[in-house]
Amino acid sequence: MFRQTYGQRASKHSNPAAKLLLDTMERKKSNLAVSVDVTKSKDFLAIVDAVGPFVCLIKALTHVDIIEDFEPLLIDELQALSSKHDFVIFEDRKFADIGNTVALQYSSGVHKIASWSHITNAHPVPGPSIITGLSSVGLPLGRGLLLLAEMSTKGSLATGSYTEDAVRMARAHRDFVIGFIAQRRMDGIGASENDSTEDEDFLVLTPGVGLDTKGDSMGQQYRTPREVVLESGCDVIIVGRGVYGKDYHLTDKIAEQAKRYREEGWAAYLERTTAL
Ligand code: 5BU
Repeated sequence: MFRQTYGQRASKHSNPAAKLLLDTMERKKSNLAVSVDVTKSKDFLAIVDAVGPFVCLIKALTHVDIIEDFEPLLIDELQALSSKHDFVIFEDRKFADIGNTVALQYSSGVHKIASWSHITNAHPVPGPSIITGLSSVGLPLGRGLLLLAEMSTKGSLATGSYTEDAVRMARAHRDFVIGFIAQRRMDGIGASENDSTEDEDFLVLTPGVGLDTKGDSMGQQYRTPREVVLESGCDVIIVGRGVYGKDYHLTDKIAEQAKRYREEGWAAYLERTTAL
């Protein structure tokens, strides 16, 4: 799958959210996702509108509990921008509880995430029951789930056998689990001799991407789009502060940065799919 185009891969996926994301990437020639971690709805919408033309996906309202002035109308506005700019919505909720609780968190409450977010994610730490809980809500709606198999932070515990077990859990639920938040390609990881993995195609969405710095003061570590897409075989680069920095209000500058990351990410993908 490493060398196949996003479009070729889209046609082989049965999960509607995976298909939508891969088709969007092909159509918009973008493997850039922007993560919009700001606290005011107004800033959030302005950034989404500015980067919308350049992204395949918005990681948003990432994380919905960050927004101070949340009102359900914000979801309608996000959906309107998703239609205007043609991007997929991923709520980075990082569910991590028992199946019954996550099903309620996913379907209900103020945010009703399953009703508007094409993709969401979960920590594998509770075991397969977290997938059962979330898929009872998300699968009938055509949603997709990513498992957090690895993290970008210094000292992350999601390594080794934990990561392998996460991939095994995904392999057993391929109708709903479409891939991972991880730092490298995961196809075949943790597979036994009896597993048939040749047609396996997990999407890998990767945070911890930056062109100008190597990290922040709180443990975040950045790699370049080239390292992530070409060398590690990931599919989507997730960029937050590298795109909007501290200048939430300078939408021209934000759009320029989004364009820059999109070009870098796409060039790495083209090199990957055309290399002999
Ligand atoms: P940044 O501003 O590009 O550092 O933001 C990265 C985003 O990705 C932010 O929303 C994090 O919560 C998210 N993230 C991450 O950085 N690393 C991880 O391993 C995971 C999520 Br999982």
